[in-house]
Amino acid sequence: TATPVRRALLSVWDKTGLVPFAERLVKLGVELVSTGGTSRALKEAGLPVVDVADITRFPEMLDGRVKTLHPGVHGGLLADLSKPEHVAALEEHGIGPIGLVVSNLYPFENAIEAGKSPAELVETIDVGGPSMTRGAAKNFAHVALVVDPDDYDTVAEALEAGGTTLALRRRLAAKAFARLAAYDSTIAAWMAETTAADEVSVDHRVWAAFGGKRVAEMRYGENPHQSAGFYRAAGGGGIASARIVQGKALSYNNVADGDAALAAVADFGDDVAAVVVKHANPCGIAIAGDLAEAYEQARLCDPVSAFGGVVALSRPLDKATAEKIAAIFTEVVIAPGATDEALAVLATKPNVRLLLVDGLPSLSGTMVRSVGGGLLVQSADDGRVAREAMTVATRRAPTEAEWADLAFAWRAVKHVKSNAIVYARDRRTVGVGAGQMSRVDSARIAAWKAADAAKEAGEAETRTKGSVAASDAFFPFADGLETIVAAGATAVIQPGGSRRDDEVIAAADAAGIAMVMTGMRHFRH
Ligand code: 93A
Repeated sequence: TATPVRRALLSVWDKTGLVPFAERLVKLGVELVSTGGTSRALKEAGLPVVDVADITRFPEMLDGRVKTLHPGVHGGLLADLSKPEHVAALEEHGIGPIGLVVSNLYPFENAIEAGKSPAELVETIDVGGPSMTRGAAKNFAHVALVVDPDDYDTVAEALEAGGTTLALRRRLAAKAFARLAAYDSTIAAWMAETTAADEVSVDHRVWAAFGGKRVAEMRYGENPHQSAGFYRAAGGGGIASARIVQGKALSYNNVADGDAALAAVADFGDDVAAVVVKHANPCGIAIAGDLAEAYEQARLCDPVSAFGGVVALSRPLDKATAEKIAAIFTEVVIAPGATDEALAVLATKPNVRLLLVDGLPSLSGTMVRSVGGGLLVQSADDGRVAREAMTVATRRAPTEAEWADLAFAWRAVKHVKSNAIVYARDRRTVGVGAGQMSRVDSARIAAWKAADAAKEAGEAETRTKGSVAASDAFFPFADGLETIVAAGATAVIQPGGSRRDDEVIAAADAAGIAMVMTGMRHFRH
């Protein structure tokens, strides 16, 4: 159902588009109520306006600091018109309901950019505007609210068609709250910046930037001379919502690595999977028939690196897996639950940090990373390519067994820092090459680590022989692929799209291997 408007309150700093919008309101018979400058602009355009002072029966005072802050205004904004008591209270006090608020705030952000003095900045902190905006947004069940001139058309069209819908008012309210949060964040950040560093806590700064809630104290950051904290963002989920069951205090690096491990295992959530992470990179990923076996295979990929690692599991921790984990030095274990027996096993290793999550996190969401003086924001890499959408580029197509390992390796390589090369066999990684500036180096390092691990385990052959390999991005030259061939892989999966794809395909054909192009890149920096 559509809700028409009889009375609108307009109080805007930015008067862009104000008059044409107000004209459309007047045509619909809407009564306009307005503050000083806004009221003047409307009157100059020849529109009938009631001054807010006539409603409050109070003059604007204190240099305009108090204009709309009055029950005559806020009563009209906040009344829940579905409640007879509220309607009666308005009548008793002679307050008329306000069905539409048009508001935008004193330009604090612009004043900062313009380098205004502290005194001028303080005067630019809007109080009445946010109060009206907040009131109208809270009462979206009855009140429509426009904080952005870009929305004037939408709202005018809705009113011309009979009124605003609840869905539209709710969307406008969500936008208004986001606007208020951003406005206050700017003020909070300015206040934090202009207060002596030793008087401003990390909490202050995070509240200023994100409105985060502190999850855990941290003794230090990535290094002992850096201060740090762990915060849960609005919305939560993921590692920030994990329950800390036991163990030493979480360190900054534990959380960063735990996040990488949990995200990787979540990608394999349809299977029984285990991931071991060191320094933000998986040093082993495996899926298997049971959890203890998956963990064992993940660990065996690179047992040297797995020492002191962070383990994430796609299924609740059971006793057998807990026993295997407890047998070696492990920093953190993360799982979607744990059996009582498993808890008892880990309790014998009180230093091991155990984090339990309510189910595996979603692969999608927003990722934020700080850069000097700013933020980089992107949607999470939840991209997946179905086998039907992949193309076989070589003369030889993968066998079914190779396809299964290629799909596994492709999913795994996404969780390795670029340049990333992953060798896999029997649904487990056998060599991981991470974070090199050259793709050939990643291919070499992964093969070399696989050879070392095989030697260490007393195996006769290197583990990359008969494996498949995944590359997170295309091969710019044939040399990366040739390294993989030399390591003994029989099939490769990669995005394709290089100018030299022809050379890379020719090298694959010459070696008789199968190569699949996914058309999707998985950089991770
Ligand atoms: O100084 S205020 O915080 N006190 C108020 O009561 C108040 N009411 C509205 N600023 C207040 N406003 C702001 O005035 C609005 O948010 C808007 O930005 C501006 C519009 O003033 P004018 O209509 O005089 O140009």
